[in-house]
Amino acid sequence: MDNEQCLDNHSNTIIHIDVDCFYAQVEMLRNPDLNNVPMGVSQKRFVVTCNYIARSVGIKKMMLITEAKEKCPELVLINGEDLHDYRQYSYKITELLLHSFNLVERLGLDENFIDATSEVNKRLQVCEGNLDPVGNVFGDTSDLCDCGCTERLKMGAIIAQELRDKIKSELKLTTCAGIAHNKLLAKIAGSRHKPNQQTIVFPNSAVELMLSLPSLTKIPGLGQKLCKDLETLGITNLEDLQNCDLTQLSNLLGPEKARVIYDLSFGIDRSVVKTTGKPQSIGIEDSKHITAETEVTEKLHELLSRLLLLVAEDGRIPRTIRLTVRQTNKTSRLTVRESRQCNINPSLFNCKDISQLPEHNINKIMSIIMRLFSKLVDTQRPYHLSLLGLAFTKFLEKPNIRSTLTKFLYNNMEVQSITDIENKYDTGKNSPKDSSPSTSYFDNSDSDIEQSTKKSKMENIIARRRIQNSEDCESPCKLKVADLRLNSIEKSSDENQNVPCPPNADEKVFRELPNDLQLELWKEYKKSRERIEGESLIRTKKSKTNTILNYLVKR
Ligand code: DGT
Ligand code: MG
Repeated sequence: MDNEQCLDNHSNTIIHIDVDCFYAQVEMLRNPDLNNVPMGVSQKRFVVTCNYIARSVGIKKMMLITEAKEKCPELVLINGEDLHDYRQYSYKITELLLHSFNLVERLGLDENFIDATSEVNKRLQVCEGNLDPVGNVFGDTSDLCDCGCTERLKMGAIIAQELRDKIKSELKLTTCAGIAHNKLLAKIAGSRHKPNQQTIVFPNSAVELMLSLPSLTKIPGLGQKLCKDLETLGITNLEDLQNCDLTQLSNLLGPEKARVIYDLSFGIDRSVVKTTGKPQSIGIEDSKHITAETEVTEKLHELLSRLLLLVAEDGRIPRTIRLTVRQTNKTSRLTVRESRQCNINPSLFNCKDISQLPEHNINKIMSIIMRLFSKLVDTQRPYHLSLLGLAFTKFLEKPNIRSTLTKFLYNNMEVQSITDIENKYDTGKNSPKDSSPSTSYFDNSDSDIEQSTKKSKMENIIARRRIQNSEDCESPCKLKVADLRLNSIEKSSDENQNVPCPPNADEKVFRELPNDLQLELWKEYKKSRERIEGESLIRTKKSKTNTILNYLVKR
């Protein structure tokens, strides 16, 4: 064990912050009458969380509603199936933390890791005298490490208290925090004293903290499945894991994973705090038993409406849609979860507010979803679904910078190159089934599913332009259009004039461009003509290579 501890590095200071009874607190903020009564938040048949008054009478997270009501008949239940407000609070917390720290990693909706190392070191440079630990300390403090981590963690606790105070004053939420030299210990330490408290764990107590966990599944990162696998080696508790044969563990899990898990059992965690960007996918699922196609379309329609609200909040434009189903084979009783995805034409989201898409666009998206469905489920035979899920992925960021015309075109080229790489229609793992479409949603052409055929640069520019250039759309391209107009020498009254097509451009393609862009291109052409006439041939050639007209040159 001493040897293991020597391999551990105590130089970092990590804070883990977890909101107390998160959904319940949000509900209590919405309705303060709930503050002084036992209350829980329900989803389907479960009380997913409850306030601490309810916990004091034995209500637990994920308890069946029937059981909870038996234990506490006066328990007030609030339906928490709409996650909208919880998500809003969740992002506000992370945002608040990001005001003070660069390295903030979200975990679920109500947890954040903060790497406070550099702030701690900065503060310690100007700090005089010994610090008192703020909050609780886990374990024995008589034999503390002398590498400097003791003072660092105490400073970390001061910062944790400040952050929690800030969350309380600005968002009115109470939280718990754990302070340690790594993420694993910080997370576990935080759960030692609840609610509205914080706990430091010094490295000398790492193993003791790990051994205090009631089961292997309580080690963050070890799921049920992994614990089942460990059982095959006779590893059923933490001490078994600490004393296991690492070679055997490596044979089971591979050397890297084996080492990570073995180290975790001693409280050693080398993972770093990674700043969480925007989510790579936004999705929702509903576990409902479904056996008929009308129910499927109804449920998917409902999921899509809810999902569009989330995408609208996120502000980006999705490029891919993914459908997930979980179906049970009646004969084999096997339950399989499968997903299929395909690219989706971003022009379908060409609307000021994505949550208010026109019905026509919704129907088109639905038809794509139903197509995916027919590839996942053989609709010609009876089927039994227990889950349906929808997700959007591969988002396009809406740029918010003023763009010049060249930049606009350049960006479009960049996007296209990504499109070409990713544009695999139906990237799901199984081969398509041959079931024919049977709902009214199957009325679209393939135009809403992005095709992988390579387009000419010009076609791509026009396609992008079409997607984004909507007059009533607050899209970045509206900005771009505005920019072009600002940069334009011609007056707006000239905008509808018939702009001559530069002789070296493809006229058909040119005519599809908006008037302001045509004008810009014509001016480019004129400028280059003037140069050709006034300068030497060599110089003219050189300048020609830099003009945007090169994008339009006939093939
Ligand atoms: P805490 O941290 O023990 O004071 O209580 P909570 O309620 O904050 O619990 P936490 O941090 O484990 O989870 C945050 C929220 O996530 C919680 O308010 C409700 C929801 N939640 C937790 N566990 C589950 C679960 O197993 N299923 C579902 N659907 N939601 C869950
Ligand atoms: Mg929590």
